[in-house]
This record gives sequence, C-alpha cells and structure tokens, in this order.
Amino acid sequence: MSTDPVLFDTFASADGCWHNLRLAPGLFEAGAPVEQDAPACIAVRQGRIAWVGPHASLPADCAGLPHHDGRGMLATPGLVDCHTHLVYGGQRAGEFAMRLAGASYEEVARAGGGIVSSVRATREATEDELFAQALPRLSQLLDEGVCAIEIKSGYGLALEHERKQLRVARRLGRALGVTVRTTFLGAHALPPEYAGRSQDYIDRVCSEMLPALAAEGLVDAVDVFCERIAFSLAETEQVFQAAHRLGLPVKLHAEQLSNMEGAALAARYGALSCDHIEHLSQQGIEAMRGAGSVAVLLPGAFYALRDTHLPPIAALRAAGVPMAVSTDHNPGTSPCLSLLLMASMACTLFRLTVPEALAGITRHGAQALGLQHEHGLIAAGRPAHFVLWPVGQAAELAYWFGSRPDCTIVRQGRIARMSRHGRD
Ligand code: DI6
Ligand code: FE
Repeated sequence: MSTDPVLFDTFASADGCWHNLRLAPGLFEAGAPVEQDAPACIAVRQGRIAWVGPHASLPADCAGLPHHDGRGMLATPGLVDCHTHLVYGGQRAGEFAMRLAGASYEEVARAGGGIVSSVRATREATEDELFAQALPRLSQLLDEGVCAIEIKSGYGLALEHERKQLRVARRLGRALGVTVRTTFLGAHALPPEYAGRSQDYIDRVCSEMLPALAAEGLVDAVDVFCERIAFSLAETEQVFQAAHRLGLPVKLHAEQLSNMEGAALAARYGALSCDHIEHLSQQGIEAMRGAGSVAVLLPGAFYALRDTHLPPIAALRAAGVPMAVSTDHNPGTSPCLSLLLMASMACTLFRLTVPEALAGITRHGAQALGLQHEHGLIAAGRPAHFVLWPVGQAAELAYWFGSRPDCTIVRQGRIARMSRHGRD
C-alpha cells in the first residue's frame, strides 16, 4: 500500500494569542462578558484554547503569547459536517440526467441505478483509488472551515468492501488532520447478490460484518437506511440490537421518502441522531426529544430530489429538539461540497433562522456525532478548531451562496489556511 501524503504535519502551529477578532453570537463560552462586536481574543497554548473573551479582560499570562492579528474578522467554531457518504467509487451524473428527464429516485433505484451502481464502482476500486478520489472532495469541504466530519460506509455492502471504505475514512482523517467519525452503514441497500433475501443479508450484517469491523476499530457508530426501498423497521431494529451488543451508538436515515416511524425506534435505542426526517411524525418528534436525539436536516438531498415535503421544522423547534444541518455528501442525491451552502438552503428552503443554521453546522452537528465536548463551540480547554471569516456579521455566512469565503482556519491547533483579508 502506498504511503499517504503528509499534508497536515507541515502546517504552522496556531499557538499564540489571536487578537482583533469578533466572536459570532451563541457559538462561544467566554472567560469574561463579551459585548457584541467588542474586540476579542482567542489564546491558544499547545494546540488547545487557553482563553477566549474580550480584549480588555485578557489575562496577563496570555498577553505575553506570540501575537496573531485577526484583522477584525468574525470567529466561529470549526464547522462540523455530521452526515456524509464521502468515500465511494465513480459518480452518477448520468442518473442526474435521467431524473431531470422525469425519472424519480425510486424509479432510478428500481431500474438498477441508484445506490447499487455506486456499489459496483466502489467494489471495483482499490483502497488507494478510493482514497485518491475522496481526498479532493474532503479538501474542498475543509477549505470552507470544516474541522470534524462523519464518513459512512454503505457502498461496499460486503465485508471486504465496507472495510475498504472505513479504512479510507480513517486514512483521510490522518492525512488531512481532521476529526473523522466513521459510521458503519452496511444496511444501506440490498446488494444484488442477495436479491430477494433481505433477511439473510441483515443476518450477515449483524453477525459477521459489523462485529468484524468493530473489532478492527473501524466503527464509531452504526446507521441504517430505513425506507420502503431499503430496510424495514424490523430489520433496522435487528441492526440496532447488534450495535448495542457491541456498545456502539446508533443513528438512522429516517422518514426521508415516507413515514416508517423509524425515528421512534431509533429513539428507543438512544440514537445520536435521526437524519433527513422530511416525513417525521409528531410521535417521532416526541420520541426524539425524550431520547435527546439530534434532528439532522439535509437540504442538499431535498433540493437535488426536487422534494416538496418539508421536514416539520416548526414542531421540532417547539419541542426543543436540536437541529443540525449537513451536506449528506453522496454521489446520488447530494453531490454537494459546501456546508455553508447547506446553511443557506436550510434557511431559504426549510425556514431556519440564521442562528439555528449556524448552530446546525457547529454545536448541533457536533452533538449529532457525540463530539459536543471537543467540537462546535469556542471555549477554553478544548482543542483549537476555529475559523476567522472576513464578514461584517454572522448572517453573511448563510446569506452569500456559491461564494468561497477567504477565511483563516485553525484546525487541530494548526493554521490550516491563512486569509489574505486585510493583508494587501
Ligand atoms: N439516503 C440518501 O440520501 C443517500 N443514502 C441514503 O440512505 C443516497 C445514496 C445514494 O443515492 O447513493
Ligand atoms: Fe445519507
């Protein structure tokens, strides 16, 4: 196997005091009260945030640290993309054309396209080829400030190929210096060799694939696509039981195309999140609230499928269920490489407020991955992951779309990108 490029280790340390910043409201915990837009500082020591707060209250032991000029930029936590299928072979632009010509997602799937065509391409690719194809995609997401990302399997659908995907996910995290949470999605689609034998496949997922991959340390969480065109509620529960036996948290592709009451089932297993949820019922909402599950909204898939059935945002808000926003990056229904675009679309299509959308790509995204103590908030004691944006106000992060802001990125305590803002 070829050695991975050491891309990240060469970046400069972010240690020092970052002066002349503004802090995005609601996304930090300061060491002293902060007046909105008052000049603020973030002190970084040994790769961790040592202090954050107003310049006027900077502790004496931070004042002497090496100086970084934030040039008046707006600081947010590093972004968190909490639902992606980033590692796969090939692409499906042909299917995009079919859908534009009138075929539905379900029709494409039944015609042998859809997920199964990505399965073919993923099985044919070597681990190194999958790595090489995913690397530029991940780089694009990171260039926009993503500091933690979930990557699912689910295009291998056989032990060796699922393993390949998950190993690539781990390698990507090491090569690019980004927190990667791997999710086993062996129950994503029925592999063609199991046609008509769904139960046999689920048995294999539970008794062979998941235990083997978990034993190799490749699985941080377990997901299922619970849907008419995928797996039933009973099959989903079987996979959840297998996850529980291994002590792994679960999450669910729930109620995307129809209401299967999958969210209520997932909540019974203490799911970290229920994702898509366009057809989520009030009963599902109550169950999620009780379990503390995050609602992950995926406007990219909604848009690409030209869906019109909106997720129940007002009811989720009323119930106090935290809402995250993610790309759902995948080759079929969301070939999207911008988390900021998803924040914009969550506002425009789903009517989230800007603060909700920004919490969705930071705090709540982190919670959906069980990473709420390390990611999603600028606070002392945490690893240094933050982004400095050349914008006047936080709303601009969701307002502009299709733009690539010239941001400074501090990831894992290193300067991963330096803005030119204010330097010329
Ligand atoms: N829901 C989705 O939106 C993706 N997977 C899933 O379970 C679509 C995956 C694909 O079409 O390749
Ligand atoms: Fe998905």
